[in-house]
Amino acid sequence: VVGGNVVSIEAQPWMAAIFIDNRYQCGGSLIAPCWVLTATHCLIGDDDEVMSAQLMTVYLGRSSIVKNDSIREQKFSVEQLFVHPDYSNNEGNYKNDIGLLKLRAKHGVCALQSPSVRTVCMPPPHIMLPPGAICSVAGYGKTSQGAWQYSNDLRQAKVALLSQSVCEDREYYGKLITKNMFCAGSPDWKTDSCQGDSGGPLVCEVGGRAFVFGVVSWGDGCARNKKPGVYTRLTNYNTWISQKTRLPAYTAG
Ligand code: 4AZ
Repeated sequence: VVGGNVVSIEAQPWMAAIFIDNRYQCGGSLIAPCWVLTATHCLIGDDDEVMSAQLMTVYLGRSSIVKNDSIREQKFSVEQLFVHPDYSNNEGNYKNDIGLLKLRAKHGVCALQSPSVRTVCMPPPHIMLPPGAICSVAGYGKTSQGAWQYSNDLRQAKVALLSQSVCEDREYYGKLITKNMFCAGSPDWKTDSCQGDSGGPLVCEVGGRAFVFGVVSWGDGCARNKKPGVYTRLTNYNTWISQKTRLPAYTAG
């Protein structure tokens, strides 16, 4: 995350850190005790094959991806992984960049609610917040486009939603933007998601509750003028998510 500030996990207790082969790979969001939402591009290897669930570890409750926190963290292996059947990455964008991890339960339970671990709400289908709405993006990724390493510490920044027509402008991303994506950035282009934040949440508060509206997906660099972050538009995927998870399509809590 570029701009914004370091926060402790209690500020984003749904934040998941996904490790593959013991290396940090991507962010995610806890949407139900056994389910983490992420980006499909996080789950596909250089050979275009879906990575093996056996290689994955998901941590909840981590303020840092380099410091273990035996008091607050909860560690899970992955029982099953779902990539979107219409995912593609061959046009300079990621289409249908949404994926799900089913955590392996221990003694019949997955995530246990605590101040550092809790689920985030899913928004109802097809609702849209107006352009200009202020949301927050969180992750352990780079703090500038040219950084050599990830932040390691969890950071969050405020970003404003952009209208589809602005983001489809030729000076922005033109035809790379589909109806299943939206853009968010700050008016001064000082905050953004960045490399290493992929899969993580863009959260907007509605009625005093946190809803995950977007999954960090792609962008042209980080915090560049007229090159906002691009997010998978979650409200277009309620059916797919509920089919995979068999959760109700919409839960207010
Ligand atoms: C990346 O490389 C990436 N500024 C993620 C988000 C953005 C750009 C790149 C958005 O994972």
